[in-house]
Amino acid sequence: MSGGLYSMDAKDFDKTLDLTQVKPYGDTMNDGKVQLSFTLPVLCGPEAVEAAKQLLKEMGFNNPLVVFYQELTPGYTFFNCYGSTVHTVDFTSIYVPKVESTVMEMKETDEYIRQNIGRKLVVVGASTGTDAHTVGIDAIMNMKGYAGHYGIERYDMFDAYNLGSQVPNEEFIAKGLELHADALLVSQTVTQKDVHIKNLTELIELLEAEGLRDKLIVVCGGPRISHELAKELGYDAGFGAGTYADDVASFVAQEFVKRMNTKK
Ligand code: B12
Repeated sequence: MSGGLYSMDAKDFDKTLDLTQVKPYGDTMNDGKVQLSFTLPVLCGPEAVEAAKQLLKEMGFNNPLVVFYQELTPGYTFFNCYGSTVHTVDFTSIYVPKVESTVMEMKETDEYIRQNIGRKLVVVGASTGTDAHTVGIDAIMNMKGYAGHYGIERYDMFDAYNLGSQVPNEEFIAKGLELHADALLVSQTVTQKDVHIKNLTELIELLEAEGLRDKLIVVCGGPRISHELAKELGYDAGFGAGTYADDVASFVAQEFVKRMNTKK
């Protein structure tokens, strides 16, 4: 079988592949081969190489091999290594919560909104709190887009407002109300000391306190955001690395229609 979760065809031509006990593939099925690199804070030399090999064994690698090592600066040695891991994962038991919408291209989404909603949707986005990173939210919203995917500003059926970075949650909500937002798009890049969790939580709490949470579609994104985390924090969806405007616009449009139909 191919497609779906097991989209690789490896098990069709190699009968030794067991998806309940998957190991890394080097050049032979189940060889468990892994390449890894790290630095030890020790003087460069044969003792350093032996230390690296012992560490690899401790990490569960058989046949540890140091294929390259070099002094970074006195007292620090960098290694490139190979080893065969003894560990496996049960791929069949993996469940990853994902955004359930169907991803459509810009023109399809515009047409979907025209047909099912009949007016433009308003989205307001920002990198909030102390976060100064704008490239992520720009990638989703900017007219020019990102990696060949136009941003939401380019869509005919969205009015998109990008407020930039370091926008306090209160100001973000106030602007959302002023612009009659249907959806808020929050970007969070910095995760040091869990600042993103605090900031994202604060936004939801403020929305709830003002009785606005259910009136808005609230989406967050960033390199360390998953859909699972977003749901836990009270968001409708979360998007991580590799997201395009297509994903977000499709979700917002379909979620809006879903809510319209529930209200009927
Ligand atoms: C550029 C950059 C900066 C620039 C930002 C300029 C700007 N105008 O944005 C400057 C120099 C200002 C900067 C500052 C800082 N930075 Co910086 N920065 C980066 C860097 C190199 C690239 C980030 C980037 O632009 N990625 C490209 C975009 C396209 O990817 P993305 O953000 O993941 O976005 C995609 C998805 O995540 C998603 N997405 C993102 N947002 C949203 C929102 C929504 C609604 C949706 C749906 C999707 C979505 O879609 C996007 C497209 O696919 C990263 C390292 C790296 N290589 O990633 C460090 C990095 C993010 N910075 C870091 C840090 C620590 C800082 C500083 C705190 C450093 C300091 N001590 O001063 C300050 C932050 C100050 C602050 N108050 O925020 C750390 C963060 C570590 C952490 N886990 O917290 C990183 C990872 C570097 C590192 N390895 O330490 N930084």
